[in-house]
Amino acid sequence: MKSWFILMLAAVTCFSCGETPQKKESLKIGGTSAKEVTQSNTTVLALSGNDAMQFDKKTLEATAGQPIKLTFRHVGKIEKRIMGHNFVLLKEGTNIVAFANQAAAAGAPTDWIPNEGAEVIAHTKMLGGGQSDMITFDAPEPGVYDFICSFPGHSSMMRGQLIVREAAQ
Ligand SMILES: [Cu+2]
Repeated sequence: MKSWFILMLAAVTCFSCGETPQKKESLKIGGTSAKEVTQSNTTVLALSGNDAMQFDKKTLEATAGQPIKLTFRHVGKIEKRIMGHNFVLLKEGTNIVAFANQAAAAGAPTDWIPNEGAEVIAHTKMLGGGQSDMITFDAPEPGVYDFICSFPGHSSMMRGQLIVREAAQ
C-alpha cells in the first residue's frame, strides 16, 4: 500500500515538473531581443464569415495578457447592408440575446455596437462581402468569452467562444 502511494506521488511530481512550454519559452528568450520576444508573443488569429451566415470557426484560443492580432474576413459576395458581418468579443457575463437586441436598435450609425461598446472587449468594423478588417487587442483574463456578429438576426447562428488560457509562468 505504501509503495503504491509513493508511485502515485512520483507520477504527480513528474507531471508538474515536465512542462515543455516553459523550456521552449526560455530558449526563445535566450535567442532574441526583447522586442522580438514581444512580437513572438502575439497570437495571430483568423476568422471569416460567409453569405450563409456562418463563422468558419466556433472557438479561438489565446493566452491571458498577450497581444492578439485578429483578421476577420467576409468571404461572401453580398453587400454590407444585407449580409453585414463583424466580430464582436463580449465581456464575461454579457447576455448575447440582450446585446444583439440593443445592437439592432443602435443600428448602422453605431456600426451595430450599442452603449458605446460598454459590453465589448474588442470588435471589428461591419463588413460586406469581400472586405476584411484587422484588429489588435490584449487577451483578457483567463476565461471563456463569447464572440458574435452583431448584425440584426445573425448572432443566433454567428457565435463562438474565445478561450483564454493562463500564461505559462
Ligand atoms: Cu453577420
